[in-house]
Amino acid sequence: MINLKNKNSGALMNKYIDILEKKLSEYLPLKKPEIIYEAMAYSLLSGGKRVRPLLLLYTTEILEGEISKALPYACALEMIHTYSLIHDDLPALDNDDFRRNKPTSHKVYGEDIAILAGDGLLNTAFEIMFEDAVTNPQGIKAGYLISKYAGINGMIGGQVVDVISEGKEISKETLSFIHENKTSALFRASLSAGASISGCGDDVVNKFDQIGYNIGMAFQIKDDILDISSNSETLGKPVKSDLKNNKNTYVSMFGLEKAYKDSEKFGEDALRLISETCGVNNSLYELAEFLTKRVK
Ligand code: GRG
Repeated sequence: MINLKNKNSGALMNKYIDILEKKLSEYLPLKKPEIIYEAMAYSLLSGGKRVRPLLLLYTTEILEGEISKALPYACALEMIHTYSLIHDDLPALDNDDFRRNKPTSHKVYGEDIAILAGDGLLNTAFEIMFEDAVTNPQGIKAGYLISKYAGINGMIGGQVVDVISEGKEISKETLSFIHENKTSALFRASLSAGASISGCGDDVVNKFDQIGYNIGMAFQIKDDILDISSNSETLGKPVKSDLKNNKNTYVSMFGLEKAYKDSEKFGEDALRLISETCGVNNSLYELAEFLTKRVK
């Protein structure tokens, strides 16, 4: 299983992953029609690294917000991320058979239910955020940031440009647009929503947004590197998937050496911004450092 738990340092990370796993399963009780709850839980509770919700919770902790108030937004973010993976694996998109070391949703439940399981997770994410925001005004901005960065002004926008660019020669600017939106946007959502839910003003929210941007860019370039240099057992999904789908990647455009260099540069920028804002002895710094140097 791909799981940060027990793989990286820290009782704190294990504690937060346990809290997240428990809350995520509580959001998906087995009700009728059972098949949709089962398919949603199959993908959601299948051992992802939980990076985005952890970043949201660590931001909240550093800014002395309340973890219990941040939890619905952390879970919503993980649901949105999981829906994007289910849809991305579909035959119409990447047509991948394995994810998180398990057969993909459409392989187990068929394309129709896989599409609906993704839709179910996306809508449950909004249900959870609105349910909280009704009685928690700080949740409104956090929900706005998460929906903005998950939609056409973020992840969906990046995915669209990725899809229409397949097999074509694209500019550096277009590749940056894809990475900034497809991947980095949800990292911006993690940190900026964490700052918002902690009651911070725009200046702090924007600073954390910038940290999220840099972590996200480093994470995506690393993903491109791992797609050609790692193996499917370690990653829990097929390797060389970008090549198979004629995808433009950082490595195909700039080569491995520059990809390593630039991924490190984004990582260093993220760490510098964290240390300027809240020092180096904290869980956010540690996780950012781990993510930008990750091997899976
Ligand atoms: C289909 C709506 C739609 C969006 C697709 C996020 C995305 C956009 C596609 C997933 C494929 C991909 C390579 C995206 C880049 C971001 C990325 C590296 C996702 C994988 O995230 P991890 O490594 O996965 O955090 P786990 O399984 O650990 O949660």
